[in-house]
Amino acid sequence: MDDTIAAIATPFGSGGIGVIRISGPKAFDIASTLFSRRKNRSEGFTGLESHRVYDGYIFDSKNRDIRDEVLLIPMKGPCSYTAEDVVEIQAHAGPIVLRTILDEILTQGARLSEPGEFTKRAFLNQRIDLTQAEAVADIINAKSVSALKFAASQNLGALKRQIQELREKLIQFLALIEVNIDFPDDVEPFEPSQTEIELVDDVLEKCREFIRQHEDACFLKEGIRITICGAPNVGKSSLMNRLLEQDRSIVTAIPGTTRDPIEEGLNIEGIPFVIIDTAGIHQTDDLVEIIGIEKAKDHITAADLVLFLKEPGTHFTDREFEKVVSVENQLGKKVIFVINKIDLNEGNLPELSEKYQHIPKIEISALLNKGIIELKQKIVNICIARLDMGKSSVIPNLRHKKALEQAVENLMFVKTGLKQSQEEEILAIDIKNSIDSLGTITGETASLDILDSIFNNFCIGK
Ligand SMILES: Nc1nc2c(ncn2[C@@H]2O[C@H](COP(=O)(O)OP(=O)(O)OP(=O)(O)O)[C@@H](O)[C@H]2O)c(=O)[nH]1
Ligand SMILES: [Mg+2]
Repeated sequence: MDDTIAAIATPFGSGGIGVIRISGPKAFDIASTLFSRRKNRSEGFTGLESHRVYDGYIFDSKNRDIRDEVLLIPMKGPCSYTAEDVVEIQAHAGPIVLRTILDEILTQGARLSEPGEFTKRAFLNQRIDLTQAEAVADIINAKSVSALKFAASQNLGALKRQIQELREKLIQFLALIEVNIDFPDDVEPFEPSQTEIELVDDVLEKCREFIRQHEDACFLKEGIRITICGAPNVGKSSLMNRLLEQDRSIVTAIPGTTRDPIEEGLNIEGIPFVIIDTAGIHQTDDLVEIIGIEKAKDHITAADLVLFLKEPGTHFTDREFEKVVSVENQLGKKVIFVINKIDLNEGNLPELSEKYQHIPKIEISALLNKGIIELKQKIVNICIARLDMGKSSVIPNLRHKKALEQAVENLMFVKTGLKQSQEEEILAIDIKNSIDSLGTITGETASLDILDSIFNNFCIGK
């Protein structure tokens, strides 16, 4: 980290402003050499003060030609993004002008940064922990307001603080045991009391709660998958188009129109959804349809929410119920019965038997756009009910979840050890392993491989 890195921090292409970032010990010197506040000056500019905005010009490295009129912001470390000396140059955003300025900076001795290297430096300089670094990527990739809300709170250190609290509890416990191991003659022999058992139980419960939060809410990042299914011609594609408010799926009066599943993203009230229109399920000899139906079944299995369509004049069959109930029984899955085409035959709607009254039902007309707002509201209510958004401010990601599972496993050893009056040395190892598992989340004990896999997913310049 003793070299100086530079990169264009804004997306490729033309725009109002493009930002070039320099970070490292030579950042100020390089900027001073290339920057001047006067159009005709060619000796550079000394005396850059931290956290001020300078207007001026970037010259080529021979200080002859002006490359662009810019704003230059020097930030002395540690009060900067990377905690090193950083200079940000706001130039006009065009591929050539930004590339030319960057080339001049590289000529002066900076190195082109790797993806995520600025954030990696912020982490290695301990300005942020690993959960905050990951949150930076989550903010950039947020697909909805709610995903952004969680990412922003994680970026402020919400998850870091909670994990550190758990680690500290275990570290204090470990210290207590290690005193006994190191100075057996000076202290009373360690006798596990209810307090220690409760401490382990407490940490265990918190880890399990985080795992549950991941399972309940990870869909906020990827989008909640809604599969529309039902018999041919019930209006699945019409409903898909109504939900999306665009003609995405082909609609015809011919049964068997949709073959391949059609996927599209949709945002309802800030929550991201992925809607999948599928082939109508029925008995057929048509090979293409058979494949489409198999794919439809896969999408029902993979969905978080299933919209099961029926039309007036038909009845729910036992097999349909069995299928729906088996979908409902799968963890976290939900089904809504949607009766479409109510404009056709209002008096003769399929009825749910007593046994299935708990499954939500809604009547709509995709053709006349009736009941669509109510259906969207039902979808949102069902998904929000799964996730008490007010309760938690963080959603652990898959990497965190795996580390938490590891911590739970180690803590279970500790718990059993305490109950069976296990030797202190063994207890200490299990506690240490639990502490390390939690440490991989915040980065205290994360391996180089983990760091690489996290930062390689960033863009260059972040
Ligand atoms: N009257 C009426 N007709 C509808 C309604 N919704 C869809 N339709 C008509 O029903 C026919 C089939 O609609 P689609 O949306 O293609 O039905 P689908 O379920 O996707 O059909 P497949 O892809 O063949 O399985 C079309 O002629 C639509 O115009 C509705 O609410 N009322
Ligand atoms: Mg269709």
